[in-house]
This record gives sequence, structure tokens and C-alpha cells, in this order.
Amino acid sequence: MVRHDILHLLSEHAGEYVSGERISQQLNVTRAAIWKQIKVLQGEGFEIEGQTRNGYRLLKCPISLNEWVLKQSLNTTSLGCTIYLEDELTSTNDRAKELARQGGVHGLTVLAKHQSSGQGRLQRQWESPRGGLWMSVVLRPNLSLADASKITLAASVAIVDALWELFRLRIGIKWPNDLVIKGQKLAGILGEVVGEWNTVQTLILGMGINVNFTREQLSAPLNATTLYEILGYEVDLNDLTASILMHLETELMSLERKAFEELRLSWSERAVGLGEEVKILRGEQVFQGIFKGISIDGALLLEMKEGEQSFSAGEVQLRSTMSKYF
Ligand code: BT5
Repeated sequence: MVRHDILHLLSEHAGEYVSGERISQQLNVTRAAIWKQIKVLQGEGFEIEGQTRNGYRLLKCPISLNEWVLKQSLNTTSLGCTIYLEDELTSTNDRAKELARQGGVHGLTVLAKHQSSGQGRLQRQWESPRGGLWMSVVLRPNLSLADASKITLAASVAIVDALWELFRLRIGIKWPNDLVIKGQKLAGILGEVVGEWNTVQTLILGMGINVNFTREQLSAPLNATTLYEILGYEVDLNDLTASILMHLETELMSLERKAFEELRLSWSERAVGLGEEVKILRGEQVFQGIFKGISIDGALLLEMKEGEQSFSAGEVQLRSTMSKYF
């Protein structure tokens, strides 16, 4: 794409002018065509200065999602190898499922700037205003169905680590995979198995993070927060996406090596409520006990008077009996 070629050329000389003539010669396009493409790039949020005498110079790349910028930041081998970035989708998970059924490869990543019908677990709604990170990755890992829940645990750890790496923010994981800060939800994860796991082994991993928007853009009753509220400034969504995919790839590779103990440890270090007295709600039923940890298959282990019991994600909810950070 000519636009991307222009960007490559300008970014090689970031901050310096590159003459229209030079771009024209190197890319074999007319100067009028270059001018047109520069206008499009400016519309996408690239700060490009144009001077009749000196040419063009790239001053800044957009911090909103942009395929070219994202690809420059990506340092992965498989995740994000193919990127579908749309302005609006009903749900990135739905689009990723469609693409997976059409043969989408491992690592294919779908992003939307806004979701009109974002999904949570158990048919719940996920509010997805502009400025958030709404992403789904097609995974065809070398793992069994029993490992599917470990992948969502791995995703929680990846997001926590990316937020620490980029902003030195400590986020807690509320089992199974809500990401919370001071008790307020910042992000959620939705893993969905596509088709017969044993034959196709495909999991759609959806991750939603409230990033560059204010709390007011979410409905009032939600116990939620956004990165913007926490940090006080907008962050580069491309860097954030790249960092999450990088950490996720590392976690997945270690899972494929059967190194679940490492993941369990990483997850436990970041878990909220571990070792505390908690309540587990299953429909009308309430179980109370000490949150001991997670089992080999990612289930929550609860130590109760009657002995230890495990609860798998999806069917129950976790509540604290004391911590205000739930
Ligand atoms: C989740 O479900 O937390 C999984 C959310 C996954 C969203 C991503 S975005 C990209 C991909 N495409 C999708 O369509 N989905 C995935 P769950 O644990 O069921 O939590 C849902 C509950 O969180 C809702 O019932 C609300 O109470 C609350 N909620 C909804 N939107 C929220 C938001 N933006 N921030 C915080 N809480 C929210």
C-alpha cells in the first residue's frame, strides 16, 4: 500500500523532512498522489508536517488503534500475524469466530474501535465505547479441551503484566478472570471454544479493557473504572495491544510446554482474595470458606468446614466476606 510505503519512508527519517520529489522517485508515484495519501494519513491521526520547500516530516503517530503503528510495535512470532481492525463491530469475538470457521490461522487478531453488542460471559453485555481495547485472538494451540480455562488464566496474567510493564500499575485478578483495581473492574476476558475442540482445537480469546475514556461513558451501576481515570492521561493503544500479545504468546508457549505450575504461581501472585474468607454463589446456593487457590484445571479451591471443594469458572460467582477490594 502506497500509504504504508510513505509512512515507512518518513519514519526512517522521523522528525526530518523528506522531499516530495524523493518520495515520488523512490515510490514511483506522482507528487499529487503523495499529497492525497498524506491527507488520508493526517485524517488517521498521523501528525505530518508538509512544507512546500522542504517536503514532509512525521512528527507523531496516532495513539488510537492503527494497523501500521501496531505492526511496528509488534514483536511476536504468531499472535497478531494477521490483523483485522474495524471501526465498529457487533462483537470482535463473533467476527473472530466467523474468520476462524473460514480457516483463520492461529494468532489472527480482530480489533474494533467500538463494539455495538459486546459480550460478557453467560450472555451478559459488555459495554464497549470508543477508546477501549476490544480484541479477540484466534488460538489453535497444541492443548486439550481441559486446558481451555488455563488459556483465559494466561490472558489475565498477560494483561496484568502488560499494564505493569507499560505503566507500573498493579492490577489484581479476581477469579476467574476479572481484572480489578481497588475493587473496580478494568477489564474482562471471554474465552469461547469453536466447533469440536478435539478436531479443530480453536479457542477465541476475547479481551476487553477500559482504556481511553472516562467512567461516565459506562452506565452508572457498573462497578467499573478505566485506565484514563487511573492514570489521568490517554495511552497508546497500539503499544498496549502489542505488549499484551507479546506476554500472551510467552504464556501460551509455556502452557504448551506443560508448565502450568509457572502460570499457577504467576496467577496466584496477582489474585485478589487468595487466603481470605470468601463466598461462592451458585444460583441460590452459597458456599463459604477460605479461598485456597486454583487447581490444575483452573478451578477455584475452597476450604470449607466440610472439607475442600472445587468450583469451575462459568457456573459460580466469587464474593468477598471482608475485603473491600472485591
Ligand atoms: C467479562 O464477562 O468480563 C468478559 C468481557 C469480555 C469483553 C471482550 S471485548 C472483546 C471481546 N468481544 C466481545 O464481545 N467480548 C470480548 P463477565 O465476567 O460476564 O462480565 C460482564 C459484566 O461486567 C456485565 O454484566 C456488567 O456487569 C459488567 N460490565 C459490562 N461492561 C463493562 C465494562 N466496560 N467495564 C466493566 N464492567 C463491565
